[in-house]
Amino acid sequence: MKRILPFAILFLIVGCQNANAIDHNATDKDITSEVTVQHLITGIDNLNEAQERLLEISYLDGAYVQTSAYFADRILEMLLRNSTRESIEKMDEYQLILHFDGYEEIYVNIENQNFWFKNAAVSYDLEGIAELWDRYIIKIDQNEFVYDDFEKTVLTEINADIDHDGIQDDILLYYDNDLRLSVNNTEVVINANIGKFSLGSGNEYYSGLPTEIAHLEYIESLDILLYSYDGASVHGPFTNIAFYKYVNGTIQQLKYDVTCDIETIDLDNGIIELHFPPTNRTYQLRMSEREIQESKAFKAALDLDMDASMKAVYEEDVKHSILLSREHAIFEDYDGDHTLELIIMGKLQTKFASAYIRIDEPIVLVYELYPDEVMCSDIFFEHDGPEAQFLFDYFR
Ligand SMILES: [Ca+2]
Ligand SMILES: [Ca+2]
Repeated sequence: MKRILPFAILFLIVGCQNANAIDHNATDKDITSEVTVQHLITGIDNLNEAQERLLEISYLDGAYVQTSAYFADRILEMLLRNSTRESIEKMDEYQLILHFDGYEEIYVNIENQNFWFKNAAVSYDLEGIAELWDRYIIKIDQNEFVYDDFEKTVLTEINADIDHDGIQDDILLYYDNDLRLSVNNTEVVINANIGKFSLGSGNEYYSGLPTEIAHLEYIESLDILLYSYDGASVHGPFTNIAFYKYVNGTIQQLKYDVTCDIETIDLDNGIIELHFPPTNRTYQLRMSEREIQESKAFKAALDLDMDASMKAVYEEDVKHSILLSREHAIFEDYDGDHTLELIIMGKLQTKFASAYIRIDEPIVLVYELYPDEVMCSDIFFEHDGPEAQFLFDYFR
């Protein structure tokens, strides 16, 4: 393309000169401004407009090779995903040149995992490119080479008619640097850029390959795809799950998250009132005498240091500082109605280190599974009595 461009510009100049031949008042300036229109788009902020543009790639200074639309989408997606993180790596050596039609060339160093526009002063991280590029697949289309796809490591393959149109659907859970779920010709990212040997982030650690700890199941009675993965965190092992449906040719994720906020804190009576949207349930958590005394002392010390407006902000922060983590998930018919419920055991904790209350409570959430939603029907704490105990016993 490097060689073609000068010809394109030359043609444009020639074209302008011919058109202007009749207009004897034409100046060099007019010609220059015509050429300026051909300026290539550059800059990270303009990259998302590159969608549906043709992409050609030169690898190790070889000739430019066209890419399939899917290949171009995946490369663009990776560039955009990383485009806010400036890289500290150098901008001299590169292995790839990406050329989106109409755009300035983009150089990629696969080893250092960074990219930059030609003539730009800044480079950006391109985490995951080494693993993804390792998997490129070239095919020959009408005697031309085309970068077509990336090699998939298939974790689960299911063939079933999950949208009831009478045609079998091809369902794949696969890994190719991302963990992805595809149904027929559409796909979603379940977990981006997870790397070969790790999955997750923050204080979650995973001991296995994604291929060993991620699973996909088809719950036929509900036409739901259940994705799960097992990992470990600083608090111990956990299971994370997600639900997907395939409707009208698109993959939709069913929301089942429950969040928790503190409604009121009554230190005199030792009661913290919790609210669980979107279930709209409230729950009163009783503090021990020792917790009450400690919280009162902590709060008294803080009150001395804060004026009224600081106090208001602080109180608001404390109320939103609850973290609900899910550690284990099982399916059980816990109410004996002959349908399975999803039962999740987790922890409710204060994540705001300077909050004057401490919450660290095991919790069980019960979800009813419906074809179009996964709805939280019950919430239990460990000290809720025999009914809660038998739920916690599932996880022992
Ligand atoms: Ca089907
Ligand atoms: Ca049941």
